Amino acid sequence: MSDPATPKNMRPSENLDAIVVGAGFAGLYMLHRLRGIGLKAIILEQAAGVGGTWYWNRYPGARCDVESMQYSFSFSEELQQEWQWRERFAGQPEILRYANHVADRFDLRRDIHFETPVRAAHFDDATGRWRITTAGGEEFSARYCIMATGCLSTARLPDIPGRESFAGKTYHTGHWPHEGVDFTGQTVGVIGTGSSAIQAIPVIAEQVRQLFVFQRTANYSIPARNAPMAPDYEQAWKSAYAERRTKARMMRTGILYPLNDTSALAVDPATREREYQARWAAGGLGFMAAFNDLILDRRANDTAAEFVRAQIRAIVRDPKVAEILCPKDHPIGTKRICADTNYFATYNRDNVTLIDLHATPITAITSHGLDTTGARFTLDSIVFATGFDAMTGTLTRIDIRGTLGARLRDKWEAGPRSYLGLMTAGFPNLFLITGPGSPSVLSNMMVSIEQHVDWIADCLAFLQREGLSQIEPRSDAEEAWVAHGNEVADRTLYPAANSWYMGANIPGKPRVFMPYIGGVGVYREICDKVAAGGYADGFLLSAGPARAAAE
Ligand code: FAD
Ligand code: N01
Repeated sequence: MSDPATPKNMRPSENLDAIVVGAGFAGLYMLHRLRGIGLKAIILEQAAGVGGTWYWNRYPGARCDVESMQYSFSFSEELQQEWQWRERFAGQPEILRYANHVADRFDLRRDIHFETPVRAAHFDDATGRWRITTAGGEEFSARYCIMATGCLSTARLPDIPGRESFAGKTYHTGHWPHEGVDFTGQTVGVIGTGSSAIQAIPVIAEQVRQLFVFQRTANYSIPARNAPMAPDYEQAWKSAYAERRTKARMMRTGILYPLNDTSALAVDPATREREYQARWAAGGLGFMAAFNDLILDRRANDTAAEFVRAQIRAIVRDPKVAEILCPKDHPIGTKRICADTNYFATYNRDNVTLIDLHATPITAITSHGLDTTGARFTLDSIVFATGFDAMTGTLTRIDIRGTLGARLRDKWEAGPRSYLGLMTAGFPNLFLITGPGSPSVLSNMMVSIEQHVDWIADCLAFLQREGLSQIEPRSDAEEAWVAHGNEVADRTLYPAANSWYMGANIPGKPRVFMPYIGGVGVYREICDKVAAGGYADGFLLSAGPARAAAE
């Protein structure tokens, strides 16, 4: 394809069809697929390496919560057969090695520009191309812009007064130093008890002199039961990979685990207890598949929540501490459930103290540590395990402008609006991988990433075949999709929690349930149907201004 308008600062060699932003798993696979359909594409990535989440989140204890045999790519049979995971749930270093292996194996690095943060992406109405500007002032132009920028890629520091005044060291789990941190002999404070903290706390506790955990909201966590990969388990997966992956793609969460298609309220308490015990013993996210209505019916949910609270009370020796650790203010599963190794037992250690911020809120960070209404804590280091501006934060930090200069951040001011979570009206040829409005963060992200990348690649191949070059959702289709997403979410217990799914962790962020809860399998069928119908259902297709002018 020729480039009708070459921006001044554009690299002369870059005559591009597509620009992908982000070199996490989504960006890597997208580049591979774009090459496969004959498009010239590059990735712009702000980090110095590939891996996205697994490049940034190097905190102690970081590992996946979906089993590695499933939290991995399925697009290459050779890759999935040859790669050997060492643990049931791989740790961050192993997952990062895997991302690097994928980049090398498919020769992706030559088209990745590292240390290249994207600041702006503007659609040029006259040429039908996207102009991408980087922090270094470079400009690139391409017909298609694909945001593989991640849903959990903008770390968030809370606005606690005095944060800058702390004289010790501060860390965010999502920006962990590459060289690691030695906490030996230190008094450390961890703020937050989400998934990151729940993984990090047991490991940090083993190193420090004294650990203070500052908890605002107690969280549900299921033991991961992580272990070295059992060779027969690995073999069972590898000998049936194709069939198992196909099944997983049609599951509600994209994860293959035994689903018990019974209501928790339809069985007697002893049967219920046995089911929960078995799943607690098996470990991992399959706990929430114990019954089919845990996320739909509050009374059913209460039975699972109470079971987990009973486990916490059994593990934690001090009943007062156990009670503070028992989540009571949101239904189980309405925040991404955590998978841990020794989390609750860590509070039995002499060097670990839990601070209940509901009883004694933080008032300030000071030069020496942290003050609550109850006490003054002198700390050497503070670990912020305070999460992310999820799903929209990374996108709205980029100055994205569509037709007639309309800004994405204005359009999404009251909450994200998309069609199928893949595109947004008024922004032609802009694709979002695992964007808001798709199952995304509610799923095994590898399954959702592969589904979106394949859908986008197939769509671009279709446009090429048909002599078209522009695609954009119709506003009415987008309206209907947003309404459908809200309606499905309202049938569940999810909106009951102050979760980052709802934007509730960011002051001022609109309270909207962002991912699509209809289920990975159902969603895939909807997307496939739209593709099979030539994208006529909900999309506007055209030859685009540049193509029209050239012809
Ligand atoms: P990311 O991996 O976030 O990659 C996005 C990339 O875009 C990053 O490299 C970032 O630097 C880059 N980028 C962003 N903005 C710009 C910009 N303006 N300019 C240039 N580059 C930019 N999901 C699961 O399904 N299972 C799990 O077990 C699991 N564990 C997780 C553990 C942690 C600690 C976290 C934080 C998330 C976890 N997730 C998990 C979700 C995880 O984010 C996804 O599984 C997956 O790694 C996302 O891949 P991605 O490529 O879409 O995004
Ligand atoms: O972030 P979070 P995360 N004062 O937002 C607290 C994925 N992930 O990085 O709940 C005091 O969940 C906040 O308290 P509250 C996974 O999808 C997966 O842990 O707002 N506390 C909360 O406790 C996950 O859901 C894995 O009251 C403050 C914590 O900080 C997502 O990433 C591992 C505060 C933030 O929890 C995000 O997880 C890690 C304040 N001012 C991450 N502000 C796996 O296991 C915030 N908090 C695969």
